Amino acid sequence: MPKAFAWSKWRTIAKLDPEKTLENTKLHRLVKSPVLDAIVVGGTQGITYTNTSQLIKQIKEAGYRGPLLQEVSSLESITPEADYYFIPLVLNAGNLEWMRDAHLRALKSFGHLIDWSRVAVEGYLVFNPYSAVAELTSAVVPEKEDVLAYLDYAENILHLPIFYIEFSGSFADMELLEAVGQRRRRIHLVYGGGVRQARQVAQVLQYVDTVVIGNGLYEGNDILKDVFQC
Ligand code: 1GP
Repeated sequence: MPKAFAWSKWRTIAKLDPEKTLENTKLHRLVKSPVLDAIVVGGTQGITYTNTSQLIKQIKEAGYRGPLLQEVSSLESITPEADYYFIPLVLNAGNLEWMRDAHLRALKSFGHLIDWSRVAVEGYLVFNPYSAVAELTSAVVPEKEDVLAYLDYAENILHLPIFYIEFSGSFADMELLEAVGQRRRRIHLVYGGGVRQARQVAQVLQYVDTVVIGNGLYEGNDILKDVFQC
């Protein structure tokens, strides 16, 4: 595990879903991208140990040598094969399962085995009420005036390293990103949701530190050329 866990330097991350199939030809192109800083494996529905390890194997076999992470969404799907782990806390979940209880169960079983130098915790704020993650976590979509309070809560009360603005399946409101970008002091800002074009990447990166691209990778090849330059 020689690669340093330099997540704060990453600008562009691809998020691959173990439940979906990414053709090998596409994956072979993606792993050669000059702008790809890391690959995260994770999703919301149908994530198992088997499909997660299979996807990690497929990525490695495609020749990927960069940072490979698992974003853990269930205890049963945790594999030892990733380099690093992102652990989400869903700040606006409708119940404590996604903010505390699932984490406590995991810590009770595996806490003594965790190498915390390979783990980063993300404070998620879910915006798209129609997304799978909103449904699963019964997320209460924040009003505009609540967003900065959530940011302060993540940064100054919980002291989380990462604030993840999750628009999954829809594209963000730039005014909102700008307001978050202006208010934060140290916390690292990650944005994900609806990015398909380089133009959108540039727009979002005016205000946040890292952009995550997921679903677009499963929809045709234009994104590889335009966003990933490969
Ligand atoms: C999902 O934020 C990521 O967790 C990316 O969203 O799938 O809409 O690109 P998209």
